[in-house]
Amino acid sequence: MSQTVVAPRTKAKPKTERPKLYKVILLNDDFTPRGFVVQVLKAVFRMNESMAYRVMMTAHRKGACVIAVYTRDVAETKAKEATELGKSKGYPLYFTTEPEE
Ligand code: TYC
Repeated sequence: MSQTVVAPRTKAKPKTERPKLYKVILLNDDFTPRGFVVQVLKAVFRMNESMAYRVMMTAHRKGACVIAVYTRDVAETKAKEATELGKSKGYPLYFTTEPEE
C-alpha cells in the first residue's frame, strides 16, 4: 500500500509590512522672508543652498511644495521643528505632514 504524505509547509512567511511614509509639505505665506525659508530648509531638512532655494520658490509660486518623505515620527518632528523656527521669529511659516497614498 502506498501513501502520499504531504509535508506541512514549514517555511515561515514573514509579514514585514513597510511603515507608512509621510510627506512634509511647505506652505506659502505672504510674510516670511525668502531667505529665512531657505535657512530653515537647510537647517532642518539638510538641503544645500540651490535645493532649498528651488523648494522655497516652488512653494512661493504654487502655494505648497512637498519637501521630503519620512516615517511618521520623523516627518512630524521635523515639520514641528521647522514651524517653530518661524514662530520664534514671529513668522507664520508653516510645515505640515500628510500620509503618502
Ligand atoms: N512668499 C514669501 C515672500 O514673498 C516667501 C515664502 C516662500 C514664504 C515659501 C513661505 O513656504 C514659503 N516673502
